[in-house]
Amino acid sequence: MRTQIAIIGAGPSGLLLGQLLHKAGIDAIIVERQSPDYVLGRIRAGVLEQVAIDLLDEAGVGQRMHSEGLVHSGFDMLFNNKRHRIDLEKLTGGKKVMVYGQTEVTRDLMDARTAAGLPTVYEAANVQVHDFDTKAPSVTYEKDGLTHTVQCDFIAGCDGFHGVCRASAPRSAIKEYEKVYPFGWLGLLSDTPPVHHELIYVNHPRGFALCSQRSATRSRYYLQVPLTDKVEQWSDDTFWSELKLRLDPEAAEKLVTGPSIEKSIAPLRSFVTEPLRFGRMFLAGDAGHIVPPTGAKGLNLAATDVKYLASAFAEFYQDNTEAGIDNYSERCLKRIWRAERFSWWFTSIMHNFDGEGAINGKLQQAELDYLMHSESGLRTIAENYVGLPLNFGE
Ligand code: RFL
Ligand code: PHB
Repeated sequence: MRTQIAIIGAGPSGLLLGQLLHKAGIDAIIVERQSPDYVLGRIRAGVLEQVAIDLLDEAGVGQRMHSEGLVHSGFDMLFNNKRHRIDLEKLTGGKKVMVYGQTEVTRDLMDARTAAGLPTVYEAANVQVHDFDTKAPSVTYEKDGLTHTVQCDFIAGCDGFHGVCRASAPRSAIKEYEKVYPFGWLGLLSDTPPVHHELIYVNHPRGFALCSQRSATRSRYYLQVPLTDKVEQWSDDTFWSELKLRLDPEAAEKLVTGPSIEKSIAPLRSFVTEPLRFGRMFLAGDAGHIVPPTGAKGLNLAATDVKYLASAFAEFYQDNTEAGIDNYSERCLKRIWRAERFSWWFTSIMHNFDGEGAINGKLQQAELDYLMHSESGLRTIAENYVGLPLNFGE
């Protein structure tokens, strides 16, 4: 098989890249190791920034998002038993975010790909990338007992944190920056009405909590838990009781509980790979960086990486220039580090860091109290949360 771009991974990065390339008239094949149902079964992100919304529109898959997504113009921060609203719209001159699940984004992209008859190989085993330091890279994989080879011009590594692309980059050419947090998030999805019409981020002495949602009838809640906890230890009842303990009395009273549809624990990590380009192989999305989910930035960053990569390929094929390709890593990393900083900071002030002594909690309360009473403090939170403009700092 021969294509222009071999994309590894059919998560949101790979699928969105495929769609943008298709719009630009560039051929691509996606090779994914899981089945479509497995990919759709991963419950992850919920909040889209305007930049990601615009990109999904540009890719021609924004229709359902606009009809079913929930536009939010603010969110609450709860600490010291009191809720404070961050008025995103007012603080940013009119910007908002969209609550629309990653599962739905993925489904819309998959449907568009199928409708356009674009090739995706699911359940590809032993995917390997070759010769990306030459002008003739290739990808091999096993399926139905046969080894297949895809010859291509470029490889796009959209294969997430545990993928094969970053792992195949020469160790001498790569630098990795990593911080692993001493706790995880236990998430629960339920068909119950959300406790509040906007999200509530909670700093509580028992640990962080987040009240999020997918629709007027579907809620997504998270609890900070020790890394050693197993999901089996958490019955639905235990989850709901613990969540109530971390909420203010009004929210605790209003909370509607019900059976979970999904429950899982995710570790929290800040991670960046430099560079994001190795010859003719490029990393995009979680393959190149991870943010802790507190700032809701992971999927949004993946979308901007992919935008930059799609434009770089379009320039290469249409304008015969390698400038975009040469600039890809540096351009992405600027934006990535800004989002890393915000996600790390938001995580640091909202979680319980037991090991750091009682003074840490007191300092957090003082910082939060300061921010809530400072126009510039509130603005800083708001402008980062809605996402910095694509040309920020240029
Ligand atoms: P993905 O989604 O991990 O997809 C990678 C795909 O590559 C496949 N793959 C391979 N395929 C072939 N060969 C191999 N060797 C392969 N190895 C892996 C995998 O099967 C998979 O299908 O990465 P991608 O596409 O870069 O997308 C990134 C996002 O998934 C991620 O950043 C977000 O989910 C992060 N995130 C959030 N981001 C937001 O913008 N807003 C949020 O509100 C938000 N909330 C979250 C989150 C992530 C969370 N978890 C579980 C860490 C909440 C949580 C709890
Ligand atoms: C979610 O709805 O899954 C979600 C929302 C906001 C975050 C993280 C996750 O910061």
